[in-house]
Amino acid sequence: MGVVNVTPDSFSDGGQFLDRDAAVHHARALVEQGADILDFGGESTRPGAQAVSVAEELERVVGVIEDVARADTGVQVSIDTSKAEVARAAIAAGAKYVNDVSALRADPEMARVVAENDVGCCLMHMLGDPRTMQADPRYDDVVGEVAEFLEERLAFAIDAGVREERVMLDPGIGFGKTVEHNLELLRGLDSIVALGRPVVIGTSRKSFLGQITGRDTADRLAATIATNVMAYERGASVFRVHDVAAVRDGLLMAAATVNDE
Ligand code: HH2
Repeated sequence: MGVVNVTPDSFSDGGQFLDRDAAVHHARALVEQGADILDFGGESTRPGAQAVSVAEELERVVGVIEDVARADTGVQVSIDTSKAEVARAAIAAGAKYVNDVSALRADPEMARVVAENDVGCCLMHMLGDPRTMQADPRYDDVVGEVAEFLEERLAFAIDAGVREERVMLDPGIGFGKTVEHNLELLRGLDSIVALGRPVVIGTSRKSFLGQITGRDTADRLAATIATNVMAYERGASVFRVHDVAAVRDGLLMAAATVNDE
């Protein structure tokens, strides 16, 4: 899953793809690099990010999704949003997945939009909200609590009419977690995989990689590959990354090694 942030303020590439043509160009490049899914976002969820209005988010992403869907590249489009109105417009423009970092909690209409359109959705764990989540996150048992949360959100989605086979789960690396929480989640990923749905993992360029390696966001590719390979080995199946080509190579090698066929 390649990331296309149509924002001025995303933590690693803010402002690079805010322009419609730049975003479409980047999307095409990620397809050429081997992305199967492109995840378009019009609102940063980095720690401390300010909320964006529905109108602004629509303005940023819908045209880009229309252009990419029209280009018929064979890639699946995902919309990274917690707003039902944005999801609805993105689906009308060609999106087949809704990636909701609030796991259907932020907007009461979101579950209905996903169910009625029978699109895929990713339910992610987050403690608190982006403005406050990194203040002082605490868990007794981070892996157990995240797994329990995702199980509850999966049941909620199914109850709202979303087909179970449409749902992917994500432990939300960096969303209300310390470095140690993120490492524990990667270590214990099999507990999330055991919930029976495909697991999405998003470590790409994130700050815990910088805290361990001492590197800036632009220099975290090696750490990104390492964590994605680890996640693959523990059963994750969707890898949300900014640098598709390099991570894909890492995953191909991991798959060739792990799957002795
Ligand atoms: N991480 C980010 C955004 N959306 N969605 C899922 N499912 N999992 C993630 O780990 C995840 C996500 C943050 O990364 P990015 O989009 O690059 O940054 P920003 O939120 O600043 O735009």
